[in-house]
Amino acid sequence: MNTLHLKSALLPSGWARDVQISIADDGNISDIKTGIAGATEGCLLPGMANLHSHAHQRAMAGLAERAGDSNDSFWTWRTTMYGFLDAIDPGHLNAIAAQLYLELLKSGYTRVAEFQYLHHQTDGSHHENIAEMSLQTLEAARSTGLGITNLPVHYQFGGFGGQPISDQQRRFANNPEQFLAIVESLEQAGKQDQNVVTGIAAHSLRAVTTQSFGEVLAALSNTEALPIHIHIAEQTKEVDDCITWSGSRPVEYLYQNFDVNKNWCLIHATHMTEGETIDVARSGAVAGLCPTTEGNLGDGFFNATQYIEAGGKLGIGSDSHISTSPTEELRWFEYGQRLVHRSRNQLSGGFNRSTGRNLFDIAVSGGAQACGHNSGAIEVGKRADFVVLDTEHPLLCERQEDELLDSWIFSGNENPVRDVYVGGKRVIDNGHHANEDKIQQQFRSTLKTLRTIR
Ligand code: NGQ
Ligand code: ZN
Repeated sequence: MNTLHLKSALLPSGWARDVQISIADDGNISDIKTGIAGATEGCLLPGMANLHSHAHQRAMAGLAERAGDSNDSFWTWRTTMYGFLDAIDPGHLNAIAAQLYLELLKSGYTRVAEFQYLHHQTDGSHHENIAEMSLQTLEAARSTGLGITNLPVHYQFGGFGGQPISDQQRRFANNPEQFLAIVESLEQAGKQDQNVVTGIAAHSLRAVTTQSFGEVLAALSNTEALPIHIHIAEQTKEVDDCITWSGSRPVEYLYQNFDVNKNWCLIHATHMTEGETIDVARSGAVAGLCPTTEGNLGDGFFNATQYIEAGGKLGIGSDSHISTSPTEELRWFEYGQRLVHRSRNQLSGGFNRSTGRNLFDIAVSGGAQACGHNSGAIEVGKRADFVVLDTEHPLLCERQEDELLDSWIFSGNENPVRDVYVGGKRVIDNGHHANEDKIQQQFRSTLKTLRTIR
């Protein structure tokens, strides 16, 4: 039994003072008391899940910022990214993921949904254990203490309608049977660990067919709470190609062919008609938005105001990891809407309400849902996944309650995250992780090796 006792906490009922939280030995919250004297400084928040990550891309942040030609685009970036990942082996992936996960923890994420599609060796041949690469990201999460939802990715084709994969995509490709072996292996490795969830992903409607992903879903026995993620409608070219191929837009096609429910998370549901926006909101699925990557790749703007008005669920991810900060994602998300609507406080949720608070509440709860995890609220029975803000930090002193969230999110890039708890264990203590030097050293030497190989 472990106890936390802080001056303020954001509970489901709202802000509370002098809050004492008891955490049972299994890492879940067993008791909450308020108004108890003797609390220490600090503000306790439920932890935020990062619902979309491709860990390997952290190692190339900043290396795709030169214009190729006047048509430089998402698709030329993708070619650069494929070239970069070519040399990454299991040991490199472990080191890169560990560094990433350390950074995510330090900025206030308590969980990551790892959308892992880098399965095989460079020539497409399988590792001795077909799940090797995903097991490396799982191991990196465990070694850093970050909670993880493993999303091994089904990727079989190179374009809509079952086109063959390209040479650069050989590392990703599996038929349903091979893919299911990876899922099985991850399930085995993660079971009995309450910080680990195993879900699945279809890379995109470009990379699977209705039949192949249908086969995967049919073969899985326990799908009731299975997180299912997919990249859906990120680029207008993707929407146009989908219409040319099927006569339908991607979101429309997905809903016509799959039973999309609250287990699903639609990554980059960027380009939707009003009708699609309402359909997604009504289905209970989570829209997974990655505002910094979507900005970096020139994707377009998600119709957030209409979606939220319709009761839609959403969460945030850092995807290509050109940022590892939840506040930067939330800030960009709001600013995108302000720029589109030429107005302010678009996502505050009502008159005189705090935008930071509303964004935080929405993303914490949507993130936990998308990750299929029992967290996202400071409540008895939930996982003890928390962030403690340093309320003596210059940015946060003289701030109270919702002002703390507004100032954390809308005051730049200083980091007032003091402590981070995952499953009741303090993994960031006063801004530091016990193994940070070693993790950074391994990352540095991995980058050096990759630079020499490329
Ligand atoms: C990915 N990333 O799989 O890493 C994708 C790009 C694709 C983003 N969509 C590749 N941000 O969609 O084919
Ligand atoms: Zn992605």
